[in-house]
Amino acid sequence: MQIFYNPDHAAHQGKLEMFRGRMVPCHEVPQRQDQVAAVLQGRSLGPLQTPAKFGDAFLERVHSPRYLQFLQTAWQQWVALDPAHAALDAIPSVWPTRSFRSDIEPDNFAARMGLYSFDAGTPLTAGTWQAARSGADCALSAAAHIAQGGRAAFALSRPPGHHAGADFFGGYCFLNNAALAAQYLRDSGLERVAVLDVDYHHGNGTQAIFYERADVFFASIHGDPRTEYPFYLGHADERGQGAGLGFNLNLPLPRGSDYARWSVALELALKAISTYGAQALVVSLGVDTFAGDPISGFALQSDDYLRMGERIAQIALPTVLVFEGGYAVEAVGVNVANVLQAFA
Ligand code: Q9C
Ligand code: ZN
Repeated sequence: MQIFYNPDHAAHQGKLEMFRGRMVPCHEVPQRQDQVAAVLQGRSLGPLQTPAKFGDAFLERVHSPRYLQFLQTAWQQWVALDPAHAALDAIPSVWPTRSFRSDIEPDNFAARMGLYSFDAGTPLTAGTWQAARSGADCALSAAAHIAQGGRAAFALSRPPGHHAGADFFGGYCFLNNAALAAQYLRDSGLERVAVLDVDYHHGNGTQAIFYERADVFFASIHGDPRTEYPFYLGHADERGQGAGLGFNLNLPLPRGSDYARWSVALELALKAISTYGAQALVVSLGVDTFAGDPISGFALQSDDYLRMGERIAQIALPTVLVFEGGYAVEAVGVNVANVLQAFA
């Protein structure tokens, strides 16, 4: 197993996120990656490697140029409004919902923040671009290893990615690392790539990026969006559109689901991926399905991640695994390491 870690992840350190009418400390903290790195170092799965640098053209295969331009310059724009902003995070507070236009990029900074986002839980900080950009390099390095004939690679990075769309951030995500990896594999000549998203939350960004395409199959197991974030996508009747019809599989489960129930959905997802004839797999590896996760509602135990890794390995596809959610900081390392160790 090749492991690429994000050396710049701690540059992104949000202060507060909106929760039930107050600002609360961010759940998506640097200790998450540090904890995973610490446990991995004790498990002899291979060294933690520095990612290679990839050009912006790889990002533009997934994200729109105007979104990338905005993300890269947003912090400077925020501080230019008022030097006192340097001590604060930038958080969106106004959005273009139905009947508003999104084709015109407003001059106002707050309006641009809203144009390119979908929630108030994802602070943009001084180091967000640096961290997200190096995270993309991790995902692309992992994909390059697979494209060169490798069996498995893990991108250990934060901020996570699967909620980010072609031109929006949210759900703690800015650049869609799993989508970048899948697109890289396509561009390296593989004709059919599958993404399996096992994070507790539906991967709305990844689904949206590939929704009208037949060359990337997206399967997701997640909390039912009727009650769980991100609420507005992830239902079972979303099966793809146009050329993509039949290449999207959502398997929502009720709050409280344990591994016995979760693994039934995993069987369905793996069967669909095999039937599709995928030549490579990208796993959005969130471990916020853990019973002790502070913001999620499934009931997986640490040992269940061993079974998860073993079962995913059995479909015998070259696989890129990308770290996504998982907010029980003291358990996140063991849970991720269990998946990887059983996979390897
Ligand atoms: N601030 C991932 O696991 N929670 N993202 C919103 C209101 C957002 C989770 C609560 C959860 C996003 C990658
Ligand atoms: Zn999640």
